[in-house]
Amino acid sequence: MSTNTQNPKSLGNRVGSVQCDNTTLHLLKANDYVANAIRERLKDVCIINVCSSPGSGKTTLLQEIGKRLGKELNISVLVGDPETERDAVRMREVGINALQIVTGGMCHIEAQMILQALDHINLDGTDLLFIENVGNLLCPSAFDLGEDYRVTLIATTEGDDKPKKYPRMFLTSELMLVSKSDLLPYVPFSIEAVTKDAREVNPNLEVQTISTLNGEGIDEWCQWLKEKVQLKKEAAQQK
Ligand SMILES: Nc1nc2c(ncn2[C@@H]2O[C@H](COP(=O)(O)OP(=O)(O)OP(=O)(O)O)[C@@H](O)[C@H]2O)c(=O)[nH]1
Ligand SMILES: [Mg+2]
Repeated sequence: MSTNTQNPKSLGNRVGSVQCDNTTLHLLKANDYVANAIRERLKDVCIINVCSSPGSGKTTLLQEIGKRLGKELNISVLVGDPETERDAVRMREVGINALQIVTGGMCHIEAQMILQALDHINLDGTDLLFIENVGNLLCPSAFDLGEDYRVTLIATTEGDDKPKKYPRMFLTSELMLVSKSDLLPYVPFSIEAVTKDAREVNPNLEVQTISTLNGEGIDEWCQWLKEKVQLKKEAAQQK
């Protein structure tokens, strides 16, 4: 028995497979089936799956993006937490259309949770749908949620050794956001070291540095988001 983690950019290989004597079982095939149904249903919505350890600044960042881009783009958020609706409340406080997925203790969001949530949130006119995943660098990496892009935050307070310890999260992400850069003068964290390790895991990984507190890098990420929304709309028109 072995676990296949090759070819990270192929969605089918985002999840493990079990090879026995006469057969290969894709362990999360049902999840991938649902993820594709989500993609089909939200053809012209750009979907971003935002992942990180607990507390790296996902909700604070999405609140800021809502404030900055809310007039240009119609933004919605599905946010997962094991308990409480606090993050959805925080999003709504700044005017973002948001729905909480309480996973009841589960450490990740699965595609079927997103599909069910779509019946409880109005996404008419939504250009950009964020999925804020449960804070966890391990399990969320295995579950395709129908997203177009996976963005992983790593805060300067977490230590710069995480990409090699939790490689699949970085292997399956398109962008790594180094968050809380305002704290760099106070913590032992090297942007060069974390970038080197992350790119050894995934040579195609884009890297941006941000701070929601002092605003560093937020304009750049807004630009990145606007480009991705535009690309999605163009792709949808060609279909
Ligand atoms: N110094 C600093 N603190 C930040 C920054 N962004 C967020 N924080 C703080 O970090 C803490 C966690 O922020 P959240 O946005 O709740 O983090 P999260 O990733 O959504 O947390 P979970 O949803 O629980 O995984 C809060 O106290 C924020 O005020 C930042 O750019 N700099
Ligand atoms: Mg949060």
